[in-house]
Amino acid sequence: MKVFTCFILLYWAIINVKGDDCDCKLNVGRQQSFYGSLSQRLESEEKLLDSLEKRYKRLQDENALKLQRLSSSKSTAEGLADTVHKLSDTCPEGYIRCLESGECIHALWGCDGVIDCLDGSDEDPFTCIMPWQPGIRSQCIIPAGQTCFPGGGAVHLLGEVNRVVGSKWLPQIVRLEGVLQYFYNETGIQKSGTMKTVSTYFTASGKLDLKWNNDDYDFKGKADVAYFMGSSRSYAHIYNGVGYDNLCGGCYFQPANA
Ligand SMILES: [Ca+2]
Repeated sequence: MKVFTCFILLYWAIINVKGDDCDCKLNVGRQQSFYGSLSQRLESEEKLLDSLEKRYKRLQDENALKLQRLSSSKSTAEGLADTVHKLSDTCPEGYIRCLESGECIHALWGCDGVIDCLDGSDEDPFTCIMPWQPGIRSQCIIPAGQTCFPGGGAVHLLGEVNRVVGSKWLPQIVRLEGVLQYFYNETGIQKSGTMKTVSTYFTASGKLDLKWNNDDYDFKGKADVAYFMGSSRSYAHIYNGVGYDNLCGGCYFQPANA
């Protein structure tokens, strides 16, 4: 009887031990599946973050491109506005147009140190650049058909500014003194000479009144100096004689440092 009881107790003990083993394995399995799903979720979150980051970068690139386009459109619009202003310039003779506000003011009010344009452009340092200085040279060719010099052929002019005279009371105007050499061909003979030049330059409008003379010639000229001197050409109308009635020729000129 004692042996039988011991046998039953031993059997019960073995069953209990087996039961404990099964519970532990189940727990470990549950834990593994919990960490597995957590890792999957983390992975999917990571992928989501990656795709969001890519979208953000793409949007950032697209916006940078749009900004670049806007900026180029803005400069194009500014250039067009500038051209339209120049083309539709209906200011009376001797007046200049304010760049943005568009009203006309007298040319002498430009670059005189007092703001007259609503947009202040008449005193803008960019408007009031003084392009002339001693040593500045410019050249131009009056095309054939001119009546300023004998022969009617093309004439090569080469000018140089020797002196720039400013005035304390009229800072918007300067006097330019210099020399002008001319070369032309008359019935197969090369001829040349030198004239004295005195010009008045209106800083704000870029207008240039020219006077060239020597013992043989007496010319007057009116020129508009291009806004960006050196990058574009300016044009001078040349008149023979005392007044401005006898237009004898004209030429494009491009000032440059000597
Ligand atoms: Ca002014």
